[in-house]
Amino acid sequence: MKKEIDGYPYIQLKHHHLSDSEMIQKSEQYFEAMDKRRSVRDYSDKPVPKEVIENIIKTASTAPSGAHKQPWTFCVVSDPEMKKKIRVAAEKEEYESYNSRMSERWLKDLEPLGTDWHKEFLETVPYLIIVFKKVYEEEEGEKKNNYYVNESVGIACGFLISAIHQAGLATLTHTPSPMNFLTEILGRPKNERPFLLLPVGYPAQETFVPDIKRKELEEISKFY
Ligand code: IYR
Repeated sequence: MKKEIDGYPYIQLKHHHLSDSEMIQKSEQYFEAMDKRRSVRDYSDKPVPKEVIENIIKTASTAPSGAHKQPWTFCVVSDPEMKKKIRVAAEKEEYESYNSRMSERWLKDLEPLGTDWHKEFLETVPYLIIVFKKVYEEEEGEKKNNYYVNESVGIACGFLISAIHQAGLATLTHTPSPMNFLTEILGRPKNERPFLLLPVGYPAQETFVPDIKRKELEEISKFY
């Protein structure tokens, strides 16, 4: 069913109401599935079908965005030469960060997570997804700022991470800093800024992840 409201086209929302018990069951199942997600730093080079990557990007792009501007570009890198370039540039920045830019407290906070400047995974994984935020659009030679860009792209990245996990794959939110080398290597236009880099692949055999706990519901919520 279609109609016009205030001169704009609308379609009828198809919404299937669940019973309370179905809702409880579904929300619990979804939580249990998502609670198994872990950030992975050691990957296998086992190939992943390209179609999976296309599907997870389509899922990310279902995220809401400011004024529906969809201010994102997902760059997918599988070319070994390009992955190598990205690794070399990322490790150069990370080396500086770990050795002189990050505070003692920050380094101490990261110790239990076992991170360092080595980013071997950037070459091991079959795919790297580099998410760019579109700060503005160029219309008729004029810069038109997008709205709530960080919030919009952050939500899309959340959807992306969830889709990667649901597809049975692993990822990591990698944030080399500064990230502008990605603009150059990928030849992105001036209105795009790198936001997040996600390796996508299978965890290496016998992967160990830090034995850390998530906060309890009581610690993270208040019901009024
Ligand atoms: N960007 C660095 C450092 C780093 C920072 C935080 I906060 C982390 O949670 C993990 C790592 C890196 O990717 O190693």
